Amino acid sequence: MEVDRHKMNTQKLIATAGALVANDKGLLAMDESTSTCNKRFAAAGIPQTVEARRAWRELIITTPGLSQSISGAILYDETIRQKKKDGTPFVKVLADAGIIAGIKVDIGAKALAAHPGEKITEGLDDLRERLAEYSQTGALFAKWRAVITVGDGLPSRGCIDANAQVLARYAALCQEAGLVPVVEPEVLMEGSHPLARCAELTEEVLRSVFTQLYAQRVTLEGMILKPNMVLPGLGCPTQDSVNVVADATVTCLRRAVPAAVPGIAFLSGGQTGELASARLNAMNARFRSGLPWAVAFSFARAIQQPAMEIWRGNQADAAAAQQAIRHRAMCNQAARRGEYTAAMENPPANREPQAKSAA
Ligand code: 5MM
Repeated sequence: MEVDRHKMNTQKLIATAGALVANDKGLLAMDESTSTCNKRFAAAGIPQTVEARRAWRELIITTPGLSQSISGAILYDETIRQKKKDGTPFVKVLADAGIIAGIKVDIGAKALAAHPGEKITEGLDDLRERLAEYSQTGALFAKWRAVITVGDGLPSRGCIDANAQVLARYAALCQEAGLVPVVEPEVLMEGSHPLARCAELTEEVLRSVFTQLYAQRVTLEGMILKPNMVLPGLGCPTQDSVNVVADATVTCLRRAVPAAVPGIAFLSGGQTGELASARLNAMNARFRSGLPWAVAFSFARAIQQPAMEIWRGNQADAAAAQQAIRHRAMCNQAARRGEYTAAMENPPANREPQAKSAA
């Protein structure tokens, strides 16, 4: 009986993970915590209220045609409980559109004791109970982000391993609850380090993460990895080409990510929408046929930002903002196929970039 239940749960996890990266689609991260969302709203001149956050999230999930290129949406605790103005729960809106609901379950990165300048992500304490509730609400996957800072003498071994272990414990709890864990170790872009340093650190971090996932008996076939791309620091004088970034990122992932993992869905980390699409495209155009995992996207800013700047809280601009969301989502789907081009960013008037219909 117990064996059967375990087998069924594993099959469900594998099916969900597969669905999240099927048909060249990707994830839309809309799981900004209240403080992060308010920060983005303040920069765009939008009031920082519960109603504005609700309206923005309603605008996103009701984007016409979103499910053609988006497989799953990552929500935040506030958002998963919210409803459309007409009373329809967001989770139902997503389900009706064929988009899988996910939930961010970490409670944020806090100072790591005895490690000045470094952080540990928290939220394990009552996680089993929270996962059960989110699962009841309709979530099929979850997300947890660990943050690795690059600097003089940073990151430390202690910070890398502590975050890797917490990610693995989170992932095991998710799988126990029937939710696919999206495992997000992010090496930050802030700093003046060269691309080679990011490559070395990203590989080290991923090796530690997969060592811990193995130790915690996480089923690799039932998870998604959400890493950073291998990039030079924002302050580095050498900003490498799209192809150099694609080569370095794929080299790093090949070395550190087991073939059993079904999908890698990148975070955008503050890259512009265009650059994130171009880099994702180069990885798929150059390597897709030889890679064991799907190379996909799980962007927040690189999908939402242009639309937020159009909307700025004005309902009159909602349709144009939705078109911008749909545009970025379709560009990223094209990038998964290695078919994205810069020309898609400036299509002739009244014509959207062409994406092949998803089966
Ligand atoms: C790295 O951030 C994640 C991906 O977003 P970008 O594509 O913009 O980099 C994102 O899911 C992030 O974890 C959420 O926005 C939540 O962030 P906070 O800091 O509010 O927990």
